[in-house]
Amino acid sequence: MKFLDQAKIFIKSGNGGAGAVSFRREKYVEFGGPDGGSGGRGGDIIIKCVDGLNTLIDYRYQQHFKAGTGTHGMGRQRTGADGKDIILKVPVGTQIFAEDNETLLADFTEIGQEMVLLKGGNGGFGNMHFKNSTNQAPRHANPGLAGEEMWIWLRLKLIADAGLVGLPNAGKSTFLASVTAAKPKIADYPFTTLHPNLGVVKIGNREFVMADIPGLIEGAHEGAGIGDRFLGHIERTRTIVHLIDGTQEDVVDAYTTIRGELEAYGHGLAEKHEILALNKADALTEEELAEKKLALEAAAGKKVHVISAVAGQDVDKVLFEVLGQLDDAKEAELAAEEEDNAPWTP
Ligand SMILES: Nc1nc2c(ncn2[C@@H]2O[C@H](COP(=O)(O)OP(=O)(O)OP(=O)(O)O)[C@@H](O)[C@H]2O)c(=O)[nH]1
Ligand SMILES: [Mg+2]
Repeated sequence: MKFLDQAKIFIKSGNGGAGAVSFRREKYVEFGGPDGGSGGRGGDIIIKCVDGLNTLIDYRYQQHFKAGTGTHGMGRQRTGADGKDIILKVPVGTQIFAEDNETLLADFTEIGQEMVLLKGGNGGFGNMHFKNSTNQAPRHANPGLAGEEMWIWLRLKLIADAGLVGLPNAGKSTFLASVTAAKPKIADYPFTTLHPNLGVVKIGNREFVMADIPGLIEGAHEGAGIGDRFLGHIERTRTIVHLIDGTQEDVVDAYTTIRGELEAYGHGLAEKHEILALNKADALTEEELAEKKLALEAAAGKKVHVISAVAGQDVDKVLFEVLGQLDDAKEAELAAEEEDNAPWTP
C-alpha cells in the first residue's frame, strides 16, 4: 500500500531583459559609438532537496511560482540585472512529474540534491554588440527571450515517523483523528480499521507523520485477526505509541499481549522506542485511573501517560514525547554517520 502526498503547481522561469539601443554622448566627441548593454537573464526555477521537511503541505497553500524578470540593458554599456531565481524546497523522496502525472522529470533521493527545472530566458544583446566594420552605428538590439512555464506534480511517498499500536478498540483511530486532519473510521467494535491510515501532526512549528494500523490480537503474528501484515508499515517508524484501553479489566494483560506480538513479529519492532498511554481516562474514576496506571508502570517499567483521545486530554504530552524521540533518533543517526566518515586511525 502506498501513501501519497501530492501537489500540483505552476512554475514559470523569468523573461530575459531586452538589450538597449544607446550611443555614447560626451562633450567634444562628435560621433560616440553604440553603448547599449544587454538585458539581464531571467530567473531560474530550481528544485532543491532539503533536510527537515516531511511533507509537501506547503505546496497546498501556494501553487504558483514565477521567477523574476531580467531588467533591461542600459546605456554606457550597462548590463541589466538578472531576475531572481526561485528555489522550491522539497523533502527527500519527492518525485517530480509532468502535467500528465506520469512522465517522471526528476527524483530527489539525497539531501542537497538540486536541479534547474526551468531556465530563465537569456537577456537580449544591446546595440554595442552589433557593431562591426561595416556598421559602426547599429540601431538594433535584441529583445530578451521569454521564460518557460508548465504545470508539474510533486509526489512523495510518506514514511510514518510514529506508529500507533494496540488491541482492537483501544482508540488508535480516535487518537489519529484528534491530532491530525485525517478522518479514519471510528466505531465501537473491534477491527474497525482494515487498512492503515496516515496523518500529519502539526505541533508548534514542527510536523511529523503518524500511522494508525488495524488492531492486533494474540496470535496476530500467526495470522489471527487481521494478522500482522500491516506491521510492516511501522517497521520504519522511529517510535511506537502504544495505546491501552483503560476501560478494560486487565490493562497489564492488554499490554503484554501486544508486546508479545511485537516480539514474535521481529524486524526490530520490539526494540523500538515505545511511548505508553492509558486511553479513555474520561470514562474512569480517579481511583481506577491511579490503580491501572500504577499496575501498568510496574509491568512496563516506564512512565505511562494518562489520556483521553476523545476529549483531547493530555494528547499533546504524548506528541511532545514523540517529537523528543524523533530528535534523539536523528541525533543518533547523525552521530553514527559521523563515525562512519571519521578518518581511520590505528
Ligand atoms: N470514552 C472514550 N471512548 C473512546 C476514547 N477513544 C476512543 N474511544 C471509543 O472507543 C471505540 C473504538 O475507537 P477506535 O478509535 O475505533 O479504536 P481503534 O483502536 O482504532 O480500533 P480498531 O480499528 O478496531 O483497532 C470508539 O467507540 C471510540 O469512540 C476515549 O478517549 N474515551
Ligand atoms: Mg481503528
